[in-house]
Amino acid sequence: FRFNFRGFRWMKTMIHMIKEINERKDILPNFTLGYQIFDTCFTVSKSVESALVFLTGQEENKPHLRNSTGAYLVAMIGAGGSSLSIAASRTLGLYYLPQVGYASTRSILSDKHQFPTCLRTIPSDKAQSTAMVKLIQHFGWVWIGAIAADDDYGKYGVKTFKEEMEAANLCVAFSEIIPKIYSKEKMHKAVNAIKDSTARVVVLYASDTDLSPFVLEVVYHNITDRTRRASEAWITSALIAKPEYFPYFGGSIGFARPRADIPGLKEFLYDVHPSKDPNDVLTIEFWQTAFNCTWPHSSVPYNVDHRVNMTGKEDRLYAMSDKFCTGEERLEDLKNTYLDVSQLRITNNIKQAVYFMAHALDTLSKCEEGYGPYIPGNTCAYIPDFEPWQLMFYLKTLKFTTHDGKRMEIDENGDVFGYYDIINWQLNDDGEIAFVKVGEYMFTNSKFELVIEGNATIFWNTESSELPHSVCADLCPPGTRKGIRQGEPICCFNCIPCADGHVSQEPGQRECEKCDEDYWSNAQRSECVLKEVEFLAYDEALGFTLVILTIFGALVVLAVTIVYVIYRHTPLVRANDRELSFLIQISLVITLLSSMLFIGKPYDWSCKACQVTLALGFSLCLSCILGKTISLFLAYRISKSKTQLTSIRPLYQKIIVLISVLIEIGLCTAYLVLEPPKVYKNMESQNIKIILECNEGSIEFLCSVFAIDIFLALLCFLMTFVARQLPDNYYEGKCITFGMLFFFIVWISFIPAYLSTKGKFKVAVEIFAILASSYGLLGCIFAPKCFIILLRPKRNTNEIV
Ligand code: TCR
Repeated sequence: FRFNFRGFRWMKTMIHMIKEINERKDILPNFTLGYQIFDTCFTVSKSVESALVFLTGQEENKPHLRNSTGAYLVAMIGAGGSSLSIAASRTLGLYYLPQVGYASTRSILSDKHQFPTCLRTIPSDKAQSTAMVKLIQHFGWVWIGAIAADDDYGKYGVKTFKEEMEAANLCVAFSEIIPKIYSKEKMHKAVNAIKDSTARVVVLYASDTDLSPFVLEVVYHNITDRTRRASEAWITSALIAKPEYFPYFGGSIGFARPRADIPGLKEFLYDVHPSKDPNDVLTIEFWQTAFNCTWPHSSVPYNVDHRVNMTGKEDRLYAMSDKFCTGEERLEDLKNTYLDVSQLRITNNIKQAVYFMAHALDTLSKCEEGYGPYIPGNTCAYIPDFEPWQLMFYLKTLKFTTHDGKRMEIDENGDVFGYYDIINWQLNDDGEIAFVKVGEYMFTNSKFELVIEGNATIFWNTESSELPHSVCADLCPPGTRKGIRQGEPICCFNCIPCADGHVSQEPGQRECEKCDEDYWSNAQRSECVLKEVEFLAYDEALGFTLVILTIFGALVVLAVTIVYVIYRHTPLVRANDRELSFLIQISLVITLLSSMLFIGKPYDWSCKACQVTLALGFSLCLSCILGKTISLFLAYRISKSKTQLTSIRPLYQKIIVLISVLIEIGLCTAYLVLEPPKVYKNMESQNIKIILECNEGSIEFLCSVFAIDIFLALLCFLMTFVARQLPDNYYEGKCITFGMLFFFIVWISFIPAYLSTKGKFKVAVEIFAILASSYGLLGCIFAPKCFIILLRPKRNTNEIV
């Protein structure tokens, strides 16, 4: 510690005030105040030391270490509870006086800076808390209540327990305190906490004496169906383990020090009688209380155990019983824990503590000069003249084997290794509570080992007699994740379903995981499933219908061709330029069949092929029609200029066709080479499906490819529209006008339809447009002619040409 200036000021103030008062004439005029200042260094030990110096008046604080009979007092066993041991140890530690505890479990006693000489034969509460948490985890509980006695053991025990719980990600539902001095309010608070909580498992950190009023309260409130997790201090206590409490406390499970047999102890316990030593007040008190009588000629008061008497009014602490003890009372008739040697657990700790001291003294006494442990000079210590620290030296490193073959050994903090029996309260055949050992807990080589011997043997006092289920919120099933509840412990949560495309496969997951690209969550959100691949397939109704329509169209075109071939000598066919007509028919077949390439699973090649064949088919078709139109147009111009009616030479028509088709081919090749269309997995538009579609590649190229077709169609339309006033029998012109109009209507309405559909319907719309326009052209151009050829052969004369 650094020098404390503030404390120095406080001290100076005190001195100043004392001086001031001494100088005043009105207060204490005839006396002078004095003072002695002790520096506590802000530590407990210094403060205790100061207090001793203050009390004894000895500046040099050397302990006396002799009792009234002159015997040498050099070590202490005990005290019992931690609060007591700590109080004693604060002073004993100053003189380095060894102290071996047998029931003091508070973890702070392991701190060798504060308690340098504290050793114990019982594991610290830290070990017990760890063990409790392990057990809680073993049974799958996560939501636990805690009740503590109002002393160091309870409060700090629950504190370490809470810390261990937190470290294991478990939650403490409530933590309440049993008052040491009965208070209705405080007791109710603790009992109500148990009653109102959803926690089915409650840890009770208290010694049996502190717990008993609470037990009565629990019985009074009739709280059953809770499992108690007992601390080591009460699980085997006869005070609590009464058959009448079994409905409430049966099935309790807790840790206990291993049971041991101590040979000869039973006989020694029976060998107790007040007459043996009239000065032994404790024995007299024992006798009086046990047999409810008063020992003659003794001043020892008769003691009513007031603690169990919870009426709240009874404060009759001491009273004389009117009956005198005869000395003939028989211990054998007594039903008392004193004589019960079946559960020697803490008792065994006491035995170990005594042996511990004895073994240490034994080794000390066997020291050989020159080989001793004390530096310098490897000197020895000798009984009876040795210092307490010299004994401590041996105690710290002592190891020995007990009579039943167990190793006794303490670690550098003075603690024994954690070993516990796991005890379960069951009812035996005699209707009494049996402490059944259901497992054990070991801490060796910094490894914990929890062994439960066959779960089936554990008795649970739940309604169903099955393992209680103590959770705040049930584990979230797969498909959901934990969602925190604001301001509540982590064990209380809501289960929130995973979002689309996210899954949680195991129960109790904190987060949902995102599915991989090609996967999507199933309906339960418990698994990622492959996304459905969507495209317009041949074998589905829509695809199939379209194929049928396509093939039908192609067959119709074929039929027209056959008709044309058969009637090739008739005037109508001849006048109509057979080659061009034939080319138109071929091109119609091409466009119709190109729609087949749109159907089925798209591949890179089919994506390329379908656009290009469609464009080429249309350009061939439209350029042929243009060829025809031009001759019509010229005919019209000639008729306007009143010259002779002639048609242009067929060669020019073919050149026009050739040029426009070549341009188209050129563009298509550039398109395919530079930025060809490709298959594209569309995942954005719909989450659960992958839509396989063709990506256009370059939209500019695609547009220009089809722009040529449009341009050709426009030319045809304009020419025939202008030439529509030709004489009646040039009705071919009108047919083409209609055909083109139909063509425009189809493709114009195609655009909004195409843009507003998704997935395979987009493709279907496109095919519909192709089919409609092809059928339209077929109908407008060839149907009237076939009608005349087949059904009105009489009109098939030169005149109509
Ligand atoms: N440690 C407690 C007191 C105690 C006790 C007991 C009292 C323990 N085990 C058994 C009576 C019976 C464990 C303490 O205060 O440290």
